[in-house]
Amino acid sequence: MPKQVFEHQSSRGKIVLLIQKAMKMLTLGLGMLLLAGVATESAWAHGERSQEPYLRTRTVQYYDVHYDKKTVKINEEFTLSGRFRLMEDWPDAVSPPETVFLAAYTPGPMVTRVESYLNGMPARQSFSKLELGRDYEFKLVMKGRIPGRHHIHPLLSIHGSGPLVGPGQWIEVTGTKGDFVEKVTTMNGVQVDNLEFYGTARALKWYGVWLALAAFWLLFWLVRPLLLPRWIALNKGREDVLISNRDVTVGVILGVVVVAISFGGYIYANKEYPYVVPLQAGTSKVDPLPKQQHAVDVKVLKANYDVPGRSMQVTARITNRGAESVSILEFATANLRFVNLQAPGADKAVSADYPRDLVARDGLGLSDQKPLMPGETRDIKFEASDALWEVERLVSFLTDVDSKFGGLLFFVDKSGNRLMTEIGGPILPTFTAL
Ligand SMILES: [Cu+2]
Repeated sequence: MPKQVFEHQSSRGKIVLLIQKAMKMLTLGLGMLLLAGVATESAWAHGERSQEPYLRTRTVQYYDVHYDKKTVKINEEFTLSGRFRLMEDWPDAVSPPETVFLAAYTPGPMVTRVESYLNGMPARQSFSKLELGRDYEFKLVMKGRIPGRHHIHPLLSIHGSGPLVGPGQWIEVTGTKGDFVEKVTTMNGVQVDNLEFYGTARALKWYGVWLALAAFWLLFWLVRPLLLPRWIALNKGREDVLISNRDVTVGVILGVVVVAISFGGYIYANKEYPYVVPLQAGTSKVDPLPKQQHAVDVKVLKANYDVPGRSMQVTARITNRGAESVSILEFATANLRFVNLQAPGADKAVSADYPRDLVARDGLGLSDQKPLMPGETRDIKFEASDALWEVERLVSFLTDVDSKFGGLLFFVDKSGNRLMTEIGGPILPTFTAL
């Protein structure tokens, strides 16, 4: 718009122009946000990267996580399974896993949980007292509910600490939302065609009854002279005119009706549904998986994070206590995986269904690739370098008051068996000059 014309506008016109300008900028801003979302798909994920690194590297380490499908139809089931290690070096600032609930982390109720298990035990309820330093195996059977592309993670909710999520995979749910059904047969053989809406009509009817009674009582008083006339009457000492005999009669009748409906409803519900199981509130106990054979000892001697190189460098004294030679296979932490590409079986270390955006492309660098012989102790330096540290916002451990890291170091022996050792310790940032 030419400047001259603008100056001739009335002040109202100016405001309209300003509003139009603001709207344009807002649209542009939204468009750019949308574009950014399209460019980096994980921008649509839901905040898993905002958790502090000490939570993600030193509490629950998920491994062997599998998603059996990436695309499901509405009502189709898929399975999410895997294991996790509760780290021995659990941070002081995080409540220990005293009460834990297993679920899936989804952006809203996009999928329905059909079954869930922890170490083979049904995980309908929370579990109490999981053990640090031990492993657990989970399985979640889910069902597509709302069409779309959803980022879905395994999740452990720990009382006092919050949700700790595993690796997230994009699951595409196809079909029409209206086709979703949740058929259930109750314990006494009643067939429920769709649990989604079961009992809602009746609940709404009850709302109607109570709302009608409440509205009647409110209107009954509202139609009469209200506050000021009553206040004046009170001031004049005429309390007797405030409540008439009719008011008392209506009040008593209403009271009787409310009590009758409540008790009547209770008796009716008890008669119609003689078997009612309340929501289960207690916790279950589950034993951890058997301890793995402890074949490799790892002592972290030095760990630092090279800020410009985006690289975690760890020097560790490794002792092979087993009967076979072992090689370092993988370093995993906070769902990120750094695989030693030269190790035997490295090509099969990461399954095809594991989210690729969590696997470091260049893998794990080692100072020394020579396998450790039985009984041998050697200092080995490994380097986990990738922009993933930044992308996954894991570098803020540099500013933590408790600058420690944790992770799992996997080894592979000559016969192809995988061995796992938890590692961790203090970590120092290095701001190497560029
Ligand atoms: Cu996510």
